[in-house]
Amino acid sequence: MATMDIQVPDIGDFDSVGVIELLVSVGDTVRPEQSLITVESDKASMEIPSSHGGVVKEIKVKIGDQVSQGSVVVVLETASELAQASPRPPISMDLKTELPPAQAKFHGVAPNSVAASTGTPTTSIEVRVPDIGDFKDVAVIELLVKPGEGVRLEQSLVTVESDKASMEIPSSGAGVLKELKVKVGDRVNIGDLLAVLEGSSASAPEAPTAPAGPAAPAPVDKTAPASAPALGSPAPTASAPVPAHDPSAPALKAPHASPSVRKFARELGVPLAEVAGSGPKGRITQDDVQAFTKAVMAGTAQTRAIASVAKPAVAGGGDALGLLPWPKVDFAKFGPVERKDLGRIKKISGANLHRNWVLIPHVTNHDDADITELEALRVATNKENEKSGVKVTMLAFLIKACVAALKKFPDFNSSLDGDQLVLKQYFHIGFAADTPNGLVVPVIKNADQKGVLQISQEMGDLAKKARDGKLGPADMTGACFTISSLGGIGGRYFTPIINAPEVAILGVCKSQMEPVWDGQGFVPRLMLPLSLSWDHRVIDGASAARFNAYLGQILSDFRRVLL
Ligand code: CAO
Repeated sequence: MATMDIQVPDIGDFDSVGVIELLVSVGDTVRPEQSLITVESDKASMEIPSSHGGVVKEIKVKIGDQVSQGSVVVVLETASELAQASPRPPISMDLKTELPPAQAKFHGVAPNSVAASTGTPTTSIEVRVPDIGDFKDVAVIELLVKPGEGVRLEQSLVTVESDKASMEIPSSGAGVLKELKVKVGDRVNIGDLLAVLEGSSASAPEAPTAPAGPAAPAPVDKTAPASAPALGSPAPTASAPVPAHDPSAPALKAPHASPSVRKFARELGVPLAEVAGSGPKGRITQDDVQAFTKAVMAGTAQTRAIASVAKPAVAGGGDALGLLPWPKVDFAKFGPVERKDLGRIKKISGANLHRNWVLIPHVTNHDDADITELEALRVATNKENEKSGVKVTMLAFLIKACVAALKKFPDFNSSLDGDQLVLKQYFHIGFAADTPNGLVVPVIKNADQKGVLQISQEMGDLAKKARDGKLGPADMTGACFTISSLGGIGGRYFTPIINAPEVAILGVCKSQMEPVWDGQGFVPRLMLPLSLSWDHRVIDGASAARFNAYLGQILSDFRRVLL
């Protein structure tokens, strides 16, 4: 085991640059060429790579330090078999502002860096649209670089979009962008001239129409899952998914982030332009991208693309969905009216319900459960417990029955997280409660560990707190599945809206005596109408029918809960 100082390599004319980001921690194993820190001058940011592989023993710099060529960045612990040298690690960099070529003096950078003015003669490089498969006349929807900016080999120049995919067209050369030959709205085909770069002759591409290979674009099939292969075009070499762009989104100022953060954001499909940077001078860090992703997943933030579809029709006019604007009517013309502000709960629950209704592909299965025996048990239980003051309603039995069904069909006890399904091993059941101020959903935690009497007691307490407006956030969070019971009110069936990020909800209406055929004759049975709404991205119709049938079996013979 040996230690080795990893130093800042030759970074050209930049004497003293500030450290703005540490990309590794003590104890991390790093590969040769892995970026260790990001540094920033007033003109560019760049990542300093490790010349060797090993385990980080010590970090010798901190954010805010100034470093120059030769400064020790980290001390690596290298076993002889672990130490792998990289003769000339590449420095990836991100030019911040419009730089005349003469100012971009990064000497000794690897070929994938911006072409620098190093005294070598400059040459004009024409960048053309490479082979983009069967796509003809694709529209340019976004310009990703501006004249005067430094462009790396393979850096995306423009985004184009067909009716099936959007893709970024990378540069087949490196240099400073002299002229963009296309504008938003233009239609392009293979071989069309996209841009002219001014670069050193060393960085000039061999052929103007780069076919497949490093400069092939990375298309994204808007109709397929992110992991699906790209649509019939040449195999893309860049595997990072490129988010589909919202052509109607206004152009934004280029976000300030290091190349690795940009790559990270691209991989997650995060629109960097919408992320607020917490780093020096508003720089977007990896933590910012992660926090943004978490907030979107938790529903506390929205990307502009989601917001455009989730906007309430009454406020947004429905134009985002291509619908007619919301009708504006002067109701007073037809008779007297009174105006009332929506209450706080109505506003919050309304926005949530609307988002869930628009974003979740709902399907509802209706069924009936024979609860004749269960109702007799409920009545007997209430009689026996008259003095306890705890009244057992059908809802408490339904909660227990749903837990049994969730255990048998775990997909119903899950949430979608990107391309993953989070399967919960706990059973917290929400129940919709009607209050004078609106609908709230208190949660019975760990319902699998509680008996029907305890659930009834807790439900009573929570329903009272709800009516008194005293529910706290802890009372209303963490549910895996929700039941909405209108049994005490009436009705037959309805379509409950899924309470995201849950994937299913059970609606229950009023039970009533019905004639049921038992094979020989009609017999009176107490039938409970069930309406199960489920998210078709996670659950399919067959499982939903099985879930309802199993629930019906349990409710008709509650001893099955014990099985
Ligand atoms: N069939 C027939 N009767 C039923 C029944 C059913 N499925 N469910 C309950 N009942 C009866 C109860 O037994 C009770 O009868 P008694 O007064 O004779 O004892 C009566 O209806 C009232 O029950 P309840 O509503 O007080 O109690 P609950 O446990 O069924 O429900 C609560 C509690 C808080 C969920 C309920 O009061 C409530 O708010 N329901 C509305 C939920 C709602 O708004 N859902 C819609 C959401 S989408 O907008």
